[in-house]
Amino acid sequence: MNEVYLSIGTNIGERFDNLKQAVRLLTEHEAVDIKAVSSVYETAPVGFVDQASFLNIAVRLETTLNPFAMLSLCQQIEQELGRVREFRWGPRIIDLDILLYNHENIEAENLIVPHERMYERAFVLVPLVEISEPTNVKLERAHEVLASMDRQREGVKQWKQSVTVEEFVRSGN
Ligand code: A4P
Ligand code: MG
Repeated sequence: MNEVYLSIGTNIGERFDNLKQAVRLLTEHEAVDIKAVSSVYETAPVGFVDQASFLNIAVRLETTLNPFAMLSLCQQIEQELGRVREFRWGPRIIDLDILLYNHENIEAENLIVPHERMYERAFVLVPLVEISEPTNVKLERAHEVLASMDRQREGVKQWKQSVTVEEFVRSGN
């Protein structure tokens, strides 16, 4: 079984609902078993700063899918949620990124793991470290980098406390 960490973010529409739907679609896939969902964090936009704040979570899951099939599933879920609000052009309402796939290093044209920018970003590291299992060596660096970051200054605030996967998918807004 392969251990995968995902980062999921949204800053358009019903943000919490977008996260819930993404997690629900993951749980519905027969080859995916979600082990943990982090707290929800409200985070200041990084990169293009002139946009609404994000909600971000991290997810830990086990899967028999290979990394490329996992990427396809993430993109399928992005499309499915995008299609619900097809009238809306511009930025996507949901972004699913693969942070880690076991302890593998992947450098393909369409997939880079560990995610290229994960160690620079508090909005990725704070939820990731919250649900991390100590078994993955790639997480040691995440812990180290995060220890030297000021969460307040990085604009990462807990927005909703973590619950079980079932409660997360069912919970109200
Ligand atoms: N790709 C390569 N490696 C991966 C990977 N490990 N996981 C490729 C997923 N995809 C990967 O992604 C573009 C291409 O990356 C894909 O075709 C895939 O083959 P995308 O999601 O379509 O486009 P994007 O969103 O512009 O790129 P990316 O890399 O997801 O954007 P970023 O850099 O993650 O930035 N601020 C806050 N506070 N919270 C956020 O969540 N997110 C972004 C998105 C910017 N600022 C943010 C947040
Ligand atoms: Mg992405």
